[in-house]
Amino acid sequence: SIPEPQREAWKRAQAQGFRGKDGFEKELVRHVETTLARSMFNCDEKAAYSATSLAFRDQLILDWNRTQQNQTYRDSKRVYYLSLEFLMGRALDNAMLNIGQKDTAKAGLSELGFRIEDIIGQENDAALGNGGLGRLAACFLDSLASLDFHAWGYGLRYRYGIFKQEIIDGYQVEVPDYWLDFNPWEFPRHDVTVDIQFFGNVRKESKEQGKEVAIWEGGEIVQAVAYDVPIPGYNTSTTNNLRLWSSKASGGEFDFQKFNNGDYESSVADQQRAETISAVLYPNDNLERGKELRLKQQYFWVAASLHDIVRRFKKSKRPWKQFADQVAIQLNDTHPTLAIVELQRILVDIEGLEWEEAWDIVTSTFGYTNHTVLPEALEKWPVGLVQHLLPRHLQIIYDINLYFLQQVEKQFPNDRDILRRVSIIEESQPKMVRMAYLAIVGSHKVNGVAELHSDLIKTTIFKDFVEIYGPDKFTNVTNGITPRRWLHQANPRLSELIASKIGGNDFLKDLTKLNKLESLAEDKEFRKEWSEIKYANKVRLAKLIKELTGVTVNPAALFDIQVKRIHEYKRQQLNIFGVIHRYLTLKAMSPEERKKQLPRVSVFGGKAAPGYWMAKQIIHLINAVGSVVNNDADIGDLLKVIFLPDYNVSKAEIITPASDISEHISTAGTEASGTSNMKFVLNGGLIIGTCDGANIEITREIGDNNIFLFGNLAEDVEDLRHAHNYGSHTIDPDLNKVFEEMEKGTFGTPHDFSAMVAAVRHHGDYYLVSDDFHSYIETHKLVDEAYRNQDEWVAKCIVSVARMGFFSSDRCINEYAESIWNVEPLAVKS
Ligand code: RUG
Repeated sequence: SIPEPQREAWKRAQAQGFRGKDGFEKELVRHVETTLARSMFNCDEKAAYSATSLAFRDQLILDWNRTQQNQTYRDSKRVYYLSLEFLMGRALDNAMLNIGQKDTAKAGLSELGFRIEDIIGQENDAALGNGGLGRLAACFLDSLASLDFHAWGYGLRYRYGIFKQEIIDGYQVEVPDYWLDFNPWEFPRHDVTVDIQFFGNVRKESKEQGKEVAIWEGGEIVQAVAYDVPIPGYNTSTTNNLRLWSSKASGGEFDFQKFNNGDYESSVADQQRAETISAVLYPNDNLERGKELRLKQQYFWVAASLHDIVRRFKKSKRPWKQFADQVAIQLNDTHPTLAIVELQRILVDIEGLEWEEAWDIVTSTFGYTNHTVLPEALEKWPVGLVQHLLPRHLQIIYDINLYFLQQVEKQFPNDRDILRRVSIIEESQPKMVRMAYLAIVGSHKVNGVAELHSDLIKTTIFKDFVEIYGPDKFTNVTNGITPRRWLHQANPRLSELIASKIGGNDFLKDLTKLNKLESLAEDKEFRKEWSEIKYANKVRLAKLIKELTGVTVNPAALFDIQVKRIHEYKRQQLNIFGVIHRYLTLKAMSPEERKKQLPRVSVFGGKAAPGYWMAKQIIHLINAVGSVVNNDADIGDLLKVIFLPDYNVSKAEIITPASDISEHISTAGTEASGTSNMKFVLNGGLIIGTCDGANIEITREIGDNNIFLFGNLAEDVEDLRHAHNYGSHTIDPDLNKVFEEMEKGTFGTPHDFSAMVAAVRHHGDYYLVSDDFHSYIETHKLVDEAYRNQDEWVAKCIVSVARMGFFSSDRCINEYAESIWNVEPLAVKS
């Protein structure tokens, strides 16, 4: 209801984005000279990065405003993606490409005296995640915006992201990642705050008609402040929002009374305690440690997000029964499960709905994605801790459980044990709240992230729930990756070559169009261009390796890469034992024989959780082997072993396009999906892998002659483990030789590695390293052999890329939209 003349004035003065190179330069210089208060004479690369980002941010924010207005006006159903992790990486390059203005920026920067690569390189990674789970969330945001879905992400604005990893004397050392010194990509919304309550008591109050309501009172309040990050879609003006919450003491500043009385330290203590909530990302991947602060983070974030979502819904003045028609909330893992309880609390305690009516709304609203079957990663919280921190929520959890168990009892009157098995409360000492069970009971759909994984959850950890709810509640959405970042941005030359051959870059929005490449696999000229690009990418990685480790590697060697979090189930130990075996084999050869061998560079990268001792030992072994092998004159270029420190998203963008072969070798049945496997294949590298996670579907898509599979199958794992513990356990003879060499001290003090050896020899070899060793080594021989025939190898790579269309995160989002969220895309009207 703004009067027409005012409306006109606003329109006349409307902000405009820049147009063309000259427009970009003008904006850049304006930001250098005014926003940053610098000039041509003191504009270093950091300042040029800042000004470039600000120019692009302005551009994004215009689209962001238009998108938000449009979505509010249309009032259609929105998707809310709740994730404790968003591993975004750098934003500038992505923004330039998604807006389609990278060439403009390149030309403009060049005229002003800068190389665009140097400017892009100034940005800190937004590393608010541990690994696959957080990166998946980031890919999903890109797809949601690119496909024009009305969607918001909600997360925490950690002051410290995942730690930076340094390698000192071969050991991992963690350094804090303070990434916020200058972050042009966020908008603080000091006017969007929510008070979040912790602790306190619950009292019941009688209301009219004998109705009782619960009043949660007392305790302490912490304030959540919103920070908005614009998420640009590719080649669309849809720009969605990622809202990250930051914690602050309620009432704002420190206690002045205490300060005036000279009690300086405690005057700021409350403030610091409140700010601690969003201070650090927990650095564990596939491991839950059950710390109180983590639970506080979870509640703080879900309570703020739900408050926001409910407020937005209430603005539409619709009746509550339409809530789930307007709102779909996806729980990325169990971390946001308290959202289920919080929504029930809001509806019953605050909005006065009846329990059943509220519960119907809740269960129609939520979907839950499970990402693991590993027992150590399944979240459980001590009942006592929940009682203390969130007394009203514990009551609600008990009520949810009661109604659920009553239903189960009716369904299975003769099965007493099932109640114990499926209860949300585990009757252990101490009693625990099983978050995955709560998530299942409170959602209308549960999905796994690859076919094998989705099957496994139905037959193992959630078997009883399939009996109770029937199989339809459980579904699969195989993970995917965004081709914009993981092909177009990371491998611009390959993206360009593909576009030139298949008639433009539509494939970036419909990845199945890559299938047009298949017919080119036999085209000699095309294969040559393809190989040249791979070589150039290997040169780029070789340069990074030199910079970070000082080791020179030969780009003509076969690059064999395993980059991911370090975890026993991912089996970097199998890889390094294989490398030692290769080294011993080379050492045993005559110089003439050696000359015939194919040179290899084995590259490792990844962080170990700071408290995961065995993972740290694995890093140490890799480095110890590297320092022996890389300095052995007999070996020269034939084998190099590299540990690249501080693996992160921006390094992945350099590493992924440079692989010849990459390793995805988890014990069958342990890796839910894996997504780097998809990235490597999409970039024209082949993979060696076990029949695990998405490797299986990759094989199905690209063909089993284009992948090197080895090892035992998931269905045999239990029997093998049982045999290790209760039968005789013989260790593979070649692996024994590797162990003997380690025990001789060839790679440093044997004691350092004795636990790693003992895990295989004496402690049941839980991850089946010995069982799979022989087939692993044999399969690597096949890799070597295949690589010698470059024509065939390159043809395999081309065919594989051509068949990777299925693994776009756009396909995932369309599946979620159709089978879980019931939403349709709606483009922004200009
Ligand atoms: O370990 C899984 C990966 O297999 C998967 O690809 C990724 C995304 O779905 O999630 C990873 N994950 C699982 N990260 N944390 C967990 C523990 O819940």
